[in-house]
Amino acid sequence: MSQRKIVIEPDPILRKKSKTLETVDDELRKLLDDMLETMYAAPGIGLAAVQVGVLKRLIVIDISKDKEKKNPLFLINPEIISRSKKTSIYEEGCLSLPGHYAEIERPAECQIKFVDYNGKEKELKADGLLSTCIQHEVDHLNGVLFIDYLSKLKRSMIIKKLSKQKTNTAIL
Ligand code: GNR
Ligand code: NI
Repeated sequence: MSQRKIVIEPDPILRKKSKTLETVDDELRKLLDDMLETMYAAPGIGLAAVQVGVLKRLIVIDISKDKEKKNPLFLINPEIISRSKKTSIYEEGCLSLPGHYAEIERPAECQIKFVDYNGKEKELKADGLLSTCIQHEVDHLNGVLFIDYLSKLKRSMIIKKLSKQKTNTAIL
């Protein structure tokens, strides 16, 4: 397994729509393993393939608190098939928006259909943090970031800060 570099906003790739996968093979599993290692190292609770520069509809998630008992979830071609009317608010962060956090309101529960690590079709009903995390990651696959739910002003301030940091690290 190897760690990959995480793409930071602003980067046009984060705005692109990821492509549906046709097959699950060892090469794809290698990518999923790398994504998981990258996510654990960050550390984060979720990661979409586009965040390591790959435009494929792939997500890894692990919301377990205990670092000893890992509980990785691999989602290939995830599709949200239902969302609750009830909403919940979580303080969200994103590995592609380091240092920025905001409270985001989303449907409290969602149900997804996906293909698992072994290429098998599955369904999952999620609530709480898992539901929020799944929705955050599926947004990534569609080129959407959590800052898109904020006001134009807040969003542009965050993007401005991040682009200045990029210029600085490019010079230093
Ligand atoms: O690590 C992460 N934490 C988090 C917290 C609240 C809601 C969503 C997330 S996902 C984020 C990692 C990330 O950027 N995934 O795309
Ligand atoms: Ni994110």
